Amino acid sequence: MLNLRTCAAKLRPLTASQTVKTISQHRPAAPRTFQQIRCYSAPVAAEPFLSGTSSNYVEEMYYAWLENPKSVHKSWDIFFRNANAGAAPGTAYQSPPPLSTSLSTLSQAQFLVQAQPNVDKLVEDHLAVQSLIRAYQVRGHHIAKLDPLGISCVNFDDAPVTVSPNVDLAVFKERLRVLTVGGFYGLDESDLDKVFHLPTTTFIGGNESALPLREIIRRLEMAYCQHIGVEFMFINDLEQCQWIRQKFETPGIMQFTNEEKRTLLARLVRSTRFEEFLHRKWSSEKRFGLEGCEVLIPALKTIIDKSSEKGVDYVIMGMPHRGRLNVLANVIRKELEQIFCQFDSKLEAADEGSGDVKYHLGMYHRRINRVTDRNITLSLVANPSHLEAADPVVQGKTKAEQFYSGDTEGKKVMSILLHGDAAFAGQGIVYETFHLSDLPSYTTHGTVHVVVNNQIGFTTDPRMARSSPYPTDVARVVNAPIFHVNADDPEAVVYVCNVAAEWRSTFHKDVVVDLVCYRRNGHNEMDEPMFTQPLMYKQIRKQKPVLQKYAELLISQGVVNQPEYEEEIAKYDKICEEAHARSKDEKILHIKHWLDSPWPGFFTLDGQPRSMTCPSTGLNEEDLTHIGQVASSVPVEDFTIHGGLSRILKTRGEMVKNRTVDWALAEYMAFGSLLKEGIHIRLSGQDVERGTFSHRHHVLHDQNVDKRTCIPMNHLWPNQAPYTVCNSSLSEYGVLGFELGFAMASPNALVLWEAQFGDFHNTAQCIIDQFICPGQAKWVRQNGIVLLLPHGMEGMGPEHSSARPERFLQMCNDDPDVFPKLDDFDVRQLYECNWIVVNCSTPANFFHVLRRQILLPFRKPLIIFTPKSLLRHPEARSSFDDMLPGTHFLRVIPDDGPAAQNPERVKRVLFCTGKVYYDLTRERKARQMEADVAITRVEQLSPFPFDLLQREAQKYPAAELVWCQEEHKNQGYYDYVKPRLRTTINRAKPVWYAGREPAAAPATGNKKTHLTELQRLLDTAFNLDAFKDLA
Ligand SMILES: Cc1ncc(C[n+]2csc(CCOP(=O)(O)OP(=O)(O)O)c2C)c(N)n1
Ligand SMILES: [Mg+2]
Repeated sequence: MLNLRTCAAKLRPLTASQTVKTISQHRPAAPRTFQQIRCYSAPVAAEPFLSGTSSNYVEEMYYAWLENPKSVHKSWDIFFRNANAGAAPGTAYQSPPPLSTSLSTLSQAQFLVQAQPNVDKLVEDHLAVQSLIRAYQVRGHHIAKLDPLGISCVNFDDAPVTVSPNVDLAVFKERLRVLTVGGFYGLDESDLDKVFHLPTTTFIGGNESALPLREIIRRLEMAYCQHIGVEFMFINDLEQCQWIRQKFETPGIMQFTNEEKRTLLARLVRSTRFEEFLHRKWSSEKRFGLEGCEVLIPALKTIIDKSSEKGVDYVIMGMPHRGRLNVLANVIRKELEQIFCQFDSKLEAADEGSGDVKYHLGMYHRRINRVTDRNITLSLVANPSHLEAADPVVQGKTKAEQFYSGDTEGKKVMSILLHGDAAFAGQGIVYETFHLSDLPSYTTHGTVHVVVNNQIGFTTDPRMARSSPYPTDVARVVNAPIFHVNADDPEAVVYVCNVAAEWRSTFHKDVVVDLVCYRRNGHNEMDEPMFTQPLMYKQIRKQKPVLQKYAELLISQGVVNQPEYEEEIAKYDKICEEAHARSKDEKILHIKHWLDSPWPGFFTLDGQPRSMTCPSTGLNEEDLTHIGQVASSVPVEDFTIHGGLSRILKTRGEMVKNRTVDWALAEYMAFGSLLKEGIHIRLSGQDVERGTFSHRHHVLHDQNVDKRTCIPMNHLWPNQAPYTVCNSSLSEYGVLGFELGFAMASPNALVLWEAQFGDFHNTAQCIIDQFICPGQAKWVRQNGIVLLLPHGMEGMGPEHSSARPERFLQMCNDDPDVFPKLDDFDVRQLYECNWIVVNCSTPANFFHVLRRQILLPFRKPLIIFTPKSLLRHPEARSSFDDMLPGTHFLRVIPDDGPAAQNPERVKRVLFCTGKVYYDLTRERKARQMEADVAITRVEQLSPFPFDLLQREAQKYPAAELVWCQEEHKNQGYYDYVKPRLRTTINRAKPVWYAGREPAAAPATGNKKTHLTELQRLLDTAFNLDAFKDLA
């Protein structure tokens, strides 16, 4: 795709002087790239036959002539020579002798002699044929017979035509009306048997370079208007277009051996009989069956076989509900009894979490590919009901697997994404995911997309579901070819799937297979489709199942006979029956059998953490100093950084000398130390390389050399793990999903996604709600992803202020009313929570929590509300002393001033979290209330530090307890903290509130109001009478 971008630059119109320069300087080099440059020195517009539609043909001829003057007709040779020699307008063209004229006569042709009248017609006819070929290539898919029901909802004239050698011109003229504006370009009945020279942009000739028009039309109809509709001419790369043309135009290219046909039939038998079996056994269970698109199974198997043949050994798949069980059974090859026992409503679930319905669970399976005899690992990523949400997750996991196996070009690991037609067109995440497909740090080097296009979404038909002709148009933005195919023609399906897999392995770009099919039943098996689509379903009732049609075809061809076919069916039915019998022995449902990403070696054999302790997250002084020095230097020679950055690095250096860190340096220390221990770190998000607030600077840019960069973090230790820091596309949903997928692949990596401002995470809400928060409970899958969410009320207006802590806290699974009975809160509480939510007030604590994330013996998502103004706050610094061996993350930071020395005298304890602590201490000092008011920082909000806060509350027996926050009362932490604090003190005292009033917006847009609100909350916090009347 980088090609594309450069190509787009090339396509910018040249100025006249540039054109002249280009012509005189060089001839186009092979392989040719498409350039809209007219390289004639004669003013070509004056040539009578050069019009808009003919220019492509002329250009074609011109390039061919440049490469070899003999490859074009003599008349073109003369024309180009004359044109290049500077012939006057209208005189460059010389008529060729009639076709019957011998070559020797041609060679005697004089330049610049008068035109013969019949030659005009000849050239025009050639141009017409060229335009005709192009019309089929560009728009042939519009009239291909794609819809098995023949009631296509696509808004084009659908006029299926049987192609015979006796082309009926009247019929084709009518078809061409659809294909082209200009109709038949002036060709006529009398031209049908004339032989035309074929341009190099077509392969219909096979070994022949010229064909009669009748045969040209027939072959174009065969290539473009049967059961395959190839949509590709929008691709801006000539080589790729040629590759596709060759795959579809070459005569006789779609041949299958009898062996291949029998394999295809056997796969269809499995696909069809699997659904029938489920229907027979559990007729009233929802299974989102595949009936009407049974061909999906051979389609996927073909893609996998071909990819395996090309060297792929790991395929990661994502798919929605439709046909999922069938894919698990017949593509991934999950044991059938494991699938069948999911239908047994009496089976108890093992206590591993809440679990999920059977058509959402993931799977991981390694086996031998029978066709290629090579090892293959297949993983189907678990997904929520939210359609397409798994797309970026699959891509992220694929990228990670490629990264960890050193597969830098995607030759070994690939992804396949399945889609429904309505979801593919409707969900914006599809677009976001496509836009990651060619970004250096996000590409998976080509994904094969397969759309189960059953021409309906639940009860809505395409006329109401999308504004584009096809559900696949979104793929055009990344120049992915789209192969539409009639799903009732299994051979056509298998053919395009082979081409799609080859495309991926050749160009490493995305490709789409659009299986145009139907849905035999309702949305699920319990649904009545006739309520809303009566005519469509009348047609569907009449539709012969694809297995039956294909079996009849093969029997008629003598490829199989009836008994063999019946035996194949009986064989598979028996497999199902036996598995069903075995499934009855299953007593307990284990969701862990449905894990899509096992982490070998990380857990014990029965899936438990190897310990329940966490070592100190401190670091020795030497390492702190070393990392600090690298962080404040440019570790490569001859590299000029920006003057402003030099100053920043100098300040860093001074901090290191003074044994202190600010936020950015604390992050550096955490990352750098983990890299030393072999932990890969990946930080992704918008503008993360520099940091939105210009504090990070993890990528240095040479001020003199374009694109020369340096990442000092990768110059820390001799055998360190790699550090990836990458600015992402402007997407939250897509990129967070991607990073979540990346973090799934290995527990030995710290994967962080940073929101530009915390509030933007809400466009990724689905990833948070559906995957991060409940992922382990639903799918027994742990994930250690870290979300960095800049948060804080700093007078910047309603946007950019709040990362919405209330939402994360509301989704925590700890009980507000129960004091946990645990001996070890430090680790055990973390093990039992669904995610960890922290708001650190010191750089050292930020450092510790990042390191703890990896040093814990299990993985939990970590949500960190990160500061903005504290990044540069002179007091928000930590000493090395707080980061040395033996130190650790502080869940609560107690007051250590005069209040703590005489706790009995303390009148009030202010509990708070995050940045407001600095406002509170400043105000307390100004009011000289250090002995009266204690300030306790809650650094880990969830799981709630019941134990430590109980200690804090008990320390100050006479004090009032107040929760103070800068966020509005209905936001922030109050609703979460209050009941838990009350539980902590056994409800012995009230917990008061000092903070902003409830509000609809997160913050005011007026700076002055902001400051007034802040002052008001500080006044309440330190007014010891504030709650007197309420008590
Ligand atoms: C994001 C999202 N919105 C709505 C739904 C509810 N829903 C489930 S299936 C479905 C129709 C999907 O149609 P299509 O993508 O064509 O797949 P099909 O069921 O036809 O295979 C809808 C609307 C959902 N699951 N996810
Ligand atoms: Mg559909």
